[in-house]
Amino acid sequence: METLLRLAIQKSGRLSESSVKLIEACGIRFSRANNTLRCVTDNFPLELLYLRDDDIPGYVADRVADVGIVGENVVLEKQKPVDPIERLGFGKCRLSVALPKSASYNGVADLNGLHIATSYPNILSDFLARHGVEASVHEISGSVEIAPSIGLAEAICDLVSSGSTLLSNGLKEVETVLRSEAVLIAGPDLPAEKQVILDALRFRIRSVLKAQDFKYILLNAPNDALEEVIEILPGMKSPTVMPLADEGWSSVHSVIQEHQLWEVIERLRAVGAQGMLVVPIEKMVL
Ligand code: PRT
Ligand code: ZN
Repeated sequence: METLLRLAIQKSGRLSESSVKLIEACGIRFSRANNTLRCVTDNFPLELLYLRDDDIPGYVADRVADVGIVGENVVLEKQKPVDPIERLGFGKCRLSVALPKSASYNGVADLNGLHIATSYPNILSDFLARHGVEASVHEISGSVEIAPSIGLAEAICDLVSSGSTLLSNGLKEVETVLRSEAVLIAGPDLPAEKQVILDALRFRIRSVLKAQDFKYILLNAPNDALEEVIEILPGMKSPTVMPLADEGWSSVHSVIQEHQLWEVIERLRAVGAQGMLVVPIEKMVL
């Protein structure tokens, strides 16, 4: 029987869609028949398991799955023997302490003596201990944000992304305990034949993630501005330059980082570049 790498992903929730998209962007095809909990991919030796995110670190540690995609927040909270081996760039959020808007706050020492409600007791207790704060941690499993208004706790520690949940519950963020994103985790001692598959998968994941940071740029430049244009374009190597049918003009192609895009475009325009096209890159293999 063919060896398959078992990858656990979230069944339904905030990480599900991005996890599936990442696997598809790696060129791996699969179709999940109506909500089954496992499915085998067509063109890569991978089997997908659909699980609750909280269960993923445990299943990977117990070798029910070989690897998993889950938030760092869950990995740290569960304290299972798994290794985060790739940061995936989605599911970004922070775990923060929040207080009622009216509470005064001058620093972490003000948390002393408070009751803090959270679904992340391990991460929070560790944070409090590191800061020498003595507070009592109340573990609750959901709707943490309503704890202060129902008198269950004076503070909360919960995940925040836009901040609108805190705002609409009359709370303010006062400390960031952890910054988190989705990660690929692997269990201990993967058998060699699975390791080979994992290496191939990681190579594809990195090519996809890398490509997301870059754009391909094409432009036309008068030949007397070529030197300046080439200087401006950071590129991975030197840009490709091709003569245009129009005499005195060249076409220049290069790769630039997304965060430099507009600054570079403005400088190129200033030296006479025209007809610029910026296109996404699907995969980048270095
Ligand atoms: O059913 P299952 O157990 O699998 O899912 P779940 O309900 O436990 O998790 P889910 O799908 O809500 O979140 C999965 C993962 O997404 C989390 O473990 C984080 O790693 C990541 N993530 C990113 C978030 C958020 N952003 C987020 N904003 N997880 C939860 N939230 C919640 C937060 O708890 C709060 O209730 O969204 C609310 C705050 O959002 P804002 O935008 O109002 O600040
Ligand atoms: Zn969960």
